[in-house]
Amino acid sequence: MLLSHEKSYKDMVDSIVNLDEETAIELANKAINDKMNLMDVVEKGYAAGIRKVGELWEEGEYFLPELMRGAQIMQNCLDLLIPHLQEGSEGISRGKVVIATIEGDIHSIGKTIVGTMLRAYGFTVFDLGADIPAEKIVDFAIEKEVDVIGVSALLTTTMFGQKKIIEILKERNLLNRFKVILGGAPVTSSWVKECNADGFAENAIDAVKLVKSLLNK
Ligand code: B12
Repeated sequence: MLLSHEKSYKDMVDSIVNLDEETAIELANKAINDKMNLMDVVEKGYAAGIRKVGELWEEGEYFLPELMRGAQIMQNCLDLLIPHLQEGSEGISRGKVVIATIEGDIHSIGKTIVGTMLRAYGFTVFDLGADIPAEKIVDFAIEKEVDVIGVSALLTTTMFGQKKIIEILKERNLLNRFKVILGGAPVTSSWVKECNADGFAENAIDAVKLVKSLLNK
């Protein structure tokens, strides 16, 4: 059983790397029907696939249109999988989280997965989307009285926007009011320390653990 799952994950990775949308969609539908663990499907299958596409792009094997196509196929698969991940998430909220990708950065896939996963674990999640100014994220957090602010950045140039969130909170004397968590491929624990944020997570499963522990849930 487990071995066959490993084969499915590999097929999903390959479908993204080969930009084979038909197979990618077929495998996503099959995973839903077979009641596979869909978070593993997302992380070990499709997310691993798009990261591999990124590596090929970095190596000069793939060009930007291929990267964009891979991301589009991944997004289409997520659109199929996400409603099933959210099933059963109704009920009492464990806390409120606002999540966004910072201004200047359009990478949205990882942020969406984290938001979806938190929702699936009973948190109320407001996903503001990508390319969102720091001020807007903070204003929203205040308005909705959230517990956690999650900020994604995939570019080394946009990471500074994550720090800006903390600076705005400091200026407004609100640092103790929210927990701020960071994420995205370039984010490290030393960056989190430098920003004075409350934590970071390398994937959506760890993001849930992090939020749970920060809110003592
Ligand atoms: C897909 C992709 C794109 C897609 C994005 C589509 C979309 N709608 O998101 C497209 C093609 C549009 C794109 C564009 C660009 N990209 Co791009 N892209 C990628 C790629 C290959 C994968 C990103 C991804 O989706 N990964 C899969 C998800 C699941 O993983 P993830 O994002 O890391 O998220 C996980 C964790 O980080 C964490 N997490 C994420 N967010 C958060 C938030 C919180 C709060 C928490 C707790 C956790 C968390 O959990 C997530 C789930 O596991 C990366 C390579 C890479 N290795 O990251 C390059 C990469 C990020 N891109 C890069 C670049 C340079 C660009 C462009 C500038 C290219 C160009 N010349 O135009 C533009 C950027 C435009 C802009 N202004 O933003 C570089 C960045 C280099 C750098 N160091 O700054 C990378 C690293 C590629 C590379 N190796 O050079 N890209």
